[in-house]
Amino acid sequence: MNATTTTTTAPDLSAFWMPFTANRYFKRHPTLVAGAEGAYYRLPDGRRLFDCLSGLWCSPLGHGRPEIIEAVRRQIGELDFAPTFQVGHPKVFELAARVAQWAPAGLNRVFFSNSGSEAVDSALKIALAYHHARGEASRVRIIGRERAYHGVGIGGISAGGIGPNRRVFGALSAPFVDHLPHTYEPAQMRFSRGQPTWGAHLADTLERLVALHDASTIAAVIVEPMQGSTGVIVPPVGYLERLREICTRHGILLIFDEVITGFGRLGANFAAQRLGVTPDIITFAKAVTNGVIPLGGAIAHQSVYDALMRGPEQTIELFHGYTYSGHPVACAAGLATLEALEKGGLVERSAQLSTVLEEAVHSLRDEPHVIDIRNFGLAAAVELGARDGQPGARAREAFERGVQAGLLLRFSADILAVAPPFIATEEQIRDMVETLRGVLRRIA
Ligand code: PXG
Repeated sequence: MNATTTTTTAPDLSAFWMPFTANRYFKRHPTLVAGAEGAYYRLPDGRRLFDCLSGLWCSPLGHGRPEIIEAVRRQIGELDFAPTFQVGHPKVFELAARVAQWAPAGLNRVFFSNSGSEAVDSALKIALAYHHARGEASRVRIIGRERAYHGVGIGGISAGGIGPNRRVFGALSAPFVDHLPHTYEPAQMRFSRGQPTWGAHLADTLERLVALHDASTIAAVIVEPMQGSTGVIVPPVGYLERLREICTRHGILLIFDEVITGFGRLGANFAAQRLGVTPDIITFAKAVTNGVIPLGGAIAHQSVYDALMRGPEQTIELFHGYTYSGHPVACAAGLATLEALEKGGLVERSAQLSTVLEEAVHSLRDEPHVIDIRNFGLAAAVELGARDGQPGARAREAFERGVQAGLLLRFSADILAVAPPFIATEEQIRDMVETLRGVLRRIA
């Protein structure tokens, strides 16, 4: 059998247990991609699909970037693996410094993980360790938010607020958590462009949680500055500022989970800079390597790090880490990615494209089934009314018709999310929306 026949033979789909997927349905109606280049995936039959969500929010530079491929190739030849427990290698220090340069002033100590979920668990553990080191070991409670997605580790599902992600695993989840209300109130903000003007007061619920539990039991508040996974819920004007102020007043650490918003998605390095609100810890993953090699991490304010640097110099200060924390190949991919984002002025480009996306996507307002449209930075969601008794079915049909029409869309419940690559052209973004318009007109 030659190489061509091998790649065109349909694989046996039974062994792979797919994540967050209706496995039985998928295996009867599979969508397989065979390649990717630039802003497009390629199907086995050669047709192209526009990559509407930059992979899973992780490939802002598009696919097949030669400088990342080359950096990875070179790194594997030079140093394919090195531990970072009690040993170092140059690229991990270089990447940490580079990430710190991207972050707001003061956030300059970078802990590496391999995913967003691990980044979140790392940030939560750093928060607990910080209070413990300062003699406030009673601060163990984490405040998350309804509808939040912080990955699938035990810390992330505990702080997270998406029912099905936590319900079944209740016995495992951390007991010391509580949740802020989410900020989505359609009657007040349907079809808002960018940040809704209503809702800053929802941050005051944090004061009530402090009154209920006492600040001395609360370690950290963790929020996605823009809730991505649940369907692009945009922070109301003034909301995060108020959370910041309440956290500071009560000695609570504020963590921004920037796994989606980090590295330019909102038209600034991080959401923190876009919104002018500086948290104590930022988590990141995804775009830092353009999705090519898994890598994530937590960026702590220097004061958080310094609080933990205590005791005799030979003491391990934080009992936490992963075999692959700062994997050299991932770090090489990260350095090449950040270099390409910087050189290409792509954060600014993301900001420019966001106005094109906003204009285009809101033109879908009067199309069939559309009940809301939300946008922030280079991200948007089109929410469809659910079919009676069949939640999710309408968005699934849109997804399937999208594939036929040349779009790889992302759907979750009845929400379609788009977050195109920063290298997309204005025309490609307008075409994506026009193709989506056609899809909306065809679905039942
Ligand atoms: N935090 C946030 C804010 C995320 O969005 C994670 C943590 C977890 O990252 P890992 O690398 O462990 O998956 C995420 C992941 C979607 C979608 O369709 C979003 C994510 C993952 C997959 C799909 O919106 N976010």
